[in-house]
Amino acid sequence: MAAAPLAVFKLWLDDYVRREGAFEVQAAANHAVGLAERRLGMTIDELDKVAARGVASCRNDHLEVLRSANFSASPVKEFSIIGPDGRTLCSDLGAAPGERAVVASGPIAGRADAALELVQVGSRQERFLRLRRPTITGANVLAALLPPDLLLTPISAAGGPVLSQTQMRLAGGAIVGEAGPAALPTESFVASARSERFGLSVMVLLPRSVKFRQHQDLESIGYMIAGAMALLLFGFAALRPRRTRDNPVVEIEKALKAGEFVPYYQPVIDITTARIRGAEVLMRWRKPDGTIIPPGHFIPLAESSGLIAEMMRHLMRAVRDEMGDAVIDRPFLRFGFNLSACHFRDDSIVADVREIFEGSTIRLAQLVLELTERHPLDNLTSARRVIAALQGLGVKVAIDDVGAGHSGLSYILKLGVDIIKIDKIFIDALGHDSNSTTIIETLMDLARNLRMDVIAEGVENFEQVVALRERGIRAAQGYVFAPPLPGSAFLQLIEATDPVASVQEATLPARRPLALPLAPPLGPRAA
Ligand code: G
Ligand code: G
Ligand code: MN
Repeated sequence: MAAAPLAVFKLWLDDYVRREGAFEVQAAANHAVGLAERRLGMTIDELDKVAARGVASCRNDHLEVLRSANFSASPVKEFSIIGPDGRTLCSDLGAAPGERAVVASGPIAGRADAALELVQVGSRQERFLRLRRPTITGANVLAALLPPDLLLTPISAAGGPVLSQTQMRLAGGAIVGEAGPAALPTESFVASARSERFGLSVMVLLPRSVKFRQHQDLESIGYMIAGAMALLLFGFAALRPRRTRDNPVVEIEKALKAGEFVPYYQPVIDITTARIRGAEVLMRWRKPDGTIIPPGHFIPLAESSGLIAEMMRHLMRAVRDEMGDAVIDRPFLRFGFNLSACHFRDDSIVADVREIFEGSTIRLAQLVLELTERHPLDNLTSARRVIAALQGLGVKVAIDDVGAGHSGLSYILKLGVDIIKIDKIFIDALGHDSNSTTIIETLMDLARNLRMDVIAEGVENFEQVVALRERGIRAAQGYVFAPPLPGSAFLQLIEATDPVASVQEATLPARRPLALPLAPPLGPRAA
């Protein structure tokens, strides 16, 4: 895949050079034919003028006309008079010119009287083009000799040396002349053009290597860009899967640094007063695109990788900062955090909690740390010590998911916790299943005797609320009241149901001014 940009660039460059090369040789061929037609046209006009002035012999005054014609018609080497036998009688340069052998001859379109010839001149057999037309008066012929070089002026687009080869032929195929490097390149761009009027054709060849050399800068820049793209693609291909698929731990670490783990709050309701007593804090991974990922997808990995400790510290600080103001006027609110088994191995959680909340508006007595029964603890003794240390700070400790795990009543009896949270399994069975009902009643008795609070979890309808209240349970959470809410929504909920003004009138005469507009008071709160 990384080679793709290179291959694509190579194809593009090949195609670009091919198109440019083809265009260039065609233009050169057209240019050569155009030049030849103009110069041959001028020359035949000049011959016509000379003929019109009655020039027909080697007489001195006739030669004088030929000389002045040669002066004005620049591409012409000489004007001459040819006898009926084909021998050159004289030229504007003087009498008795050398031998001229006709190699080939062709007609001129629209001029039945005239012709274009290829002749060899002198001992060096130099090749010339010769235009001829009859004189008006006699049997002699007027002729003009043109060096083919003048018709084959090679052009170089870049202004450097001429690298293309140009070849001119008469209609019959005889070579009139060649220009440019002599050696024929094996691989070339080729184009040809024809002059219908004079029966001439021009072929231009340009070695492919020349064109590619001209684009070396472009080529090396292109290869650099394509190489960089290939590297980028390679980087994406090689690194991305490692980060997202092979190493999700790195993803979690990055998300932690970016502050993507945020607290959600599920209200805990006092079902005897319908007031909010606090919330269970549930972690959510809020991705930059707004996606919310539930804890089931990342908590197990966070726990096994050891990242959970730092994540919990981050979560606690977030709750402290987010809820700090609301708590000033509502000191009864409690916030529960879900701890992992690893938190109960040593007392670092004790130091963390103290460091994070000491001196904040959230008192340590407002914290509930939940220990789930779902996963077994590896060391009950150290867990007991950590729990006692937390309680020493005034923090409450709860056993979570009671009934869902395998510990039976042993955790409740051995760990000395403050709160038991009854699992949704029992709440669902309440009223339908007599065993569940019995277990709940047993738990209630136990809680009363051990002076523990009870919270019912996963309460989804009002029959369950009524059934729980009948059995003396005061606190409950569940979808019937509210799902886990983002911080802003939870703040709005407590402001709407527990406006600060009511607390103000009833209990606290002087307090700091509030930034929030005051909602109408609901009347004094029950003590
Ligand atoms: O919030 P949700 O509704 O999906 O919670 C699913 C489970 O994820 C909870 O029962 C709890 O065990 C776990 N969980 C949620 N938040 C936290 C957290 O902050 N820390 C730990 N360790 N577990 C959490
Ligand atoms: O830590 P714990 O397992 O107790 O976390 C509570 C879990 O139960 C969270 O995943 C929360 O989203 C979920 N939950 C809270 N209330 C309800 C409810 O009424 N019904 C159901 N099915 N799940 C709930
Ligand atoms: Mn919980």
